[in-house]
Amino acid sequence: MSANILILNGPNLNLLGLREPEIYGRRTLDDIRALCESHAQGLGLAVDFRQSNHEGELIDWIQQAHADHAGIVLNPGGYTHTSVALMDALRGQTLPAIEVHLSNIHRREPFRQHSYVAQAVQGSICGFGARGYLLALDGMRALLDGD
Ligand code: CA2
Repeated sequence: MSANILILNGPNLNLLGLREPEIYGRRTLDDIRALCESHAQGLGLAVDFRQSNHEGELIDWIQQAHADHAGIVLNPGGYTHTSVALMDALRGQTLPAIEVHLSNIHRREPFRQHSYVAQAVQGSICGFGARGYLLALDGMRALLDGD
């Protein structure tokens, strides 16, 4: 059976493709879900792709992930820059985790240049648009292979 990767998307990512295409691209979150599913299949992985606007729901999903998942890929949205609680939830579990951002957060406003989540994950990818999710799945495959 394929290892199942939990892909979490935080607040406002459900609006992708509808506004600010110059920053986040024209793809909707459903488009990104389809890209992830297809790419994961080629890597021998399955994906469980979710979005929530609620910090507590994201934390619950992270806490429960060990039951059914082999790793976590997450774009925490704005919580990246504010949430000690998300960082703690990631630190409190043992699955490999990778942070993804569509935009290059280091080239944006100063408040976006710090990530709490970065301190609790194996690696971070930003600035490659939707392709970043696929790069994260490649990274997850390598981590699971001990590569
Ligand atoms: O670059 C990323 O992926 C972000 O995680 C996206 C977040 C932002 O707060 C982070 O700093 C970087 C924003 C999520 C999407 O927000 C939208 C707002 C309006 C229209 C479309 C998307």
